[in-house]
Amino acid sequence: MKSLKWLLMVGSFPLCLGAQNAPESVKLHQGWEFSQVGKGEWLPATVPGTVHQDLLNQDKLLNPFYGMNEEKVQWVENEDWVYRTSFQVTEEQLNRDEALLCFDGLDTYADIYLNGSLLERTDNMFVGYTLPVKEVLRKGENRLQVYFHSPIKYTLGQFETDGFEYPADNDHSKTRVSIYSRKAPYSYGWDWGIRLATSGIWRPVTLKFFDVARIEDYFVNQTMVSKELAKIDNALEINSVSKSPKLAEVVLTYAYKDGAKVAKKKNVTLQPGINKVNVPVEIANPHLWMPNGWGEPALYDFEIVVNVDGKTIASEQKRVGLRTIKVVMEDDKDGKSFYFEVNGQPMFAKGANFIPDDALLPNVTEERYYQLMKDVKDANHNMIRVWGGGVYEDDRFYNAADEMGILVWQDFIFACTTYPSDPNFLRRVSEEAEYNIKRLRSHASLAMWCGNNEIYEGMRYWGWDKKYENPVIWAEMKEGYNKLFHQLLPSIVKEYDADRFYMHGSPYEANWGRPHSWKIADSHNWGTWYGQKPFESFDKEIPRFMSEYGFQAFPEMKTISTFAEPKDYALESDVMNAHQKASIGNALIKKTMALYYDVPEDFEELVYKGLVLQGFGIRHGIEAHRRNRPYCMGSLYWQLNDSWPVVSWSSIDYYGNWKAMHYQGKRAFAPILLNAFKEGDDLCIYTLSDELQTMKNATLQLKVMNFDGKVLNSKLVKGEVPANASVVYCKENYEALAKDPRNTFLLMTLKDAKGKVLSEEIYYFNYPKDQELPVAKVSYKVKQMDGKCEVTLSTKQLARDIFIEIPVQGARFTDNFFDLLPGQTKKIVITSDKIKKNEPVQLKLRHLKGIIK
Ligand code: NHV
Repeated sequence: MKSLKWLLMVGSFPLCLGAQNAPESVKLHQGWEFSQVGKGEWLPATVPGTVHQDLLNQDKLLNPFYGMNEEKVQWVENEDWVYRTSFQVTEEQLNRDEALLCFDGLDTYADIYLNGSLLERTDNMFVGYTLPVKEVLRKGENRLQVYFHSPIKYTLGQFETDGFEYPADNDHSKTRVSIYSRKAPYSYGWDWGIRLATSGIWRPVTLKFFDVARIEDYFVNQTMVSKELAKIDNALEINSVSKSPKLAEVVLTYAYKDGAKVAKKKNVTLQPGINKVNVPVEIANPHLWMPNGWGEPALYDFEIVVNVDGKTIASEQKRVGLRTIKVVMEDDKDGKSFYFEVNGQPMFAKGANFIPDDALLPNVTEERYYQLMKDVKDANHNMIRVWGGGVYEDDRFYNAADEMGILVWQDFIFACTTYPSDPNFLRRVSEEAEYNIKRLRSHASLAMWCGNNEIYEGMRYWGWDKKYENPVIWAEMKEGYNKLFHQLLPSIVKEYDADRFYMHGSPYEANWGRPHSWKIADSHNWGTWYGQKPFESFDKEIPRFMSEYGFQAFPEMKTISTFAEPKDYALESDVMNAHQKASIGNALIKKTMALYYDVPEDFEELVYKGLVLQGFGIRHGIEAHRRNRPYCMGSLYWQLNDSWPVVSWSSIDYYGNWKAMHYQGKRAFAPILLNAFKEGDDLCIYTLSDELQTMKNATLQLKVMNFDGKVLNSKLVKGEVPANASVVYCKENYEALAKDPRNTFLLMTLKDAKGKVLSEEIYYFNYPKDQELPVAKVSYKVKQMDGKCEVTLSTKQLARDIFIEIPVQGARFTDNFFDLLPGQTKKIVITSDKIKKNEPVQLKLRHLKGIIK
């Protein structure tokens, strides 16, 4: 039935058949070899890939992640490398109207040779290259070679003639050349990152053949979206290689899920060269794309087909989410607002800062992208910031964000240093901005563009001005900032993505040391790290939108054991220090821990408590930000993930293990959250709701209990939970509740009219170090099956921060790092393909007061 309708709608094509054929795409990922220039030895290579990974595969490089190997692998960056392959081309292929060799990404200074012809010299990792090769291809064997210049040596001349050094504090070399290259900044080192300045064909290579024309660009431009109507202008650039005008039929079809396909046709005459064709459509009562937590991120399937003489010569598909996203940045009585409005509703942004997921980026598989985005979704995030020290991410990253309802804050790739602004540099930036805007602008998830990370802040407050005694240099840097972030980038955004918000940099105004900046747009609060302040400072330092704040923790022991041996298990061992890149680090973790917990001597216990501490601290921040809405409208912590096994601010480690912080973030970002906060003599109990419906006839139960489970005081409070707001639900006299703060806690349970639990939270009157926590005897049972393991725990006394540890990387837990209430039984399901029924996994369980036996 459906196919019949489809036929009727699309109509039938005239039966005259031309010489043209469907486009053909051949991936050139086979038969590659690589060689170190000067060595003459050719070894098998993987494309897409990196030279580091190829060397590793050939046992020619020590594992850079292990021990102190990082320094031993640095030689690679100073060498030139050549990649080569050969492939066959048929007579038919040669007879096509055009052939293109497409490199989606080359890292970075590559000379591309095909059959002896120098096709291109590349200079930007962030752009793809499309090279016409019809005249160069031969029937039979074709030889392709890509010569990579050392990114370090290639830029030395610039370094030597500049006459000064750029700040580039994160560049872990004495010769800081990173800023000269349009290459991922983090690959030169960062304060959580190993230095692996890679070279290689890092994204796919494709040979494409077509007749007449191809679709050079397809932009799904949503010009108007409401509940009633969506207007979409499908803007195409069709490049015709025909010497004469050609009649063509452009057909747009779209469908929602398995629903009927709707088609719209347009007849056009393609002139030689670029043809701009628009196929506008209107969709009545569209299914709207909703952010995570607000409903389904509905996606339509759009397809454009170009027919010439009844044959399809080009086509392209896109998944389209219909929605409006507006950034409201306006002067108001407090300063300058900063919030996202999605489909007309203000959205409190919840999420984290994303860094590249691997030091060797091509190793990030589709599965890893989707798993990470699922981790984001499962933890109640609705936004992710692609931070400016990494890369413009892979298409698969944005596809996953589209599918899971995660808004993407996209930085242009500049971070934490000034940059050159000479004409050649500006030309490269201009090319990369156009390329990436066009690549990404149809994604529903793409919420905004931001010029850079922390350059303005650095220029104002990090003392760079004093570094440059020569006023001419400093003036040039300031002017360079204007050129890049106030002129070039916004003008390119305006040209290619006019409806999307652009901001010059993050933070917009200034940094955490200057209280006035909390009032203006987005802020980064590094008080709890570089400022060495306690987590309670989050309660006072409330910005309009918090786009960075963080605290470090070690990854758990099973991850540490991938790079260290038991002899290295000490806070300041050489190996541990090689995996701690922050200027202040391990000592600060201990210092802050002492404010809240007893600081253990034992390394493993310290690792565990450090994880607990990080989760506790960041959760404190999230709650402060949410409590203060609508003044504050977002909370993106630093940082989501790791690019190698390391001590860092991440909530998920390199192997995909959730740290305590990821669980705490999930709890603190819950759609409805109870949050108790002491204000004066009162304990104010807030409801923090991101739901779009007000919950009427709610009931809050308050119970003061001791650690053995005895209820000392109990009360029911009726009320309602207003939609998309944070309000005080009720206030209680603090002293009346906290009569015995060392031995009791408050259990708060919020239920809807039907008795369903909306939120259940514990409020502790004291920090653990000032509690008389029992050495709770937790009993547990384990049931193991193929692919999963169930652990059922119960306790008679309160057990805080229970951690179930298993030596299986990347296993998923329904919950972990949780408190078990006196009398409570809880079943945890651990899933992993690596768990087998007959191979008992070694479980290790602990809580704050010791190991669970
Ligand atoms: O240091 C952790 C993270 C970085 O990895 C990343 O670049 O943008 N961090 C810290 C800061 N910003 C970021 C803020 N750093 C300072 C602010 C003020 C004075 C000194 C450092 C991220």
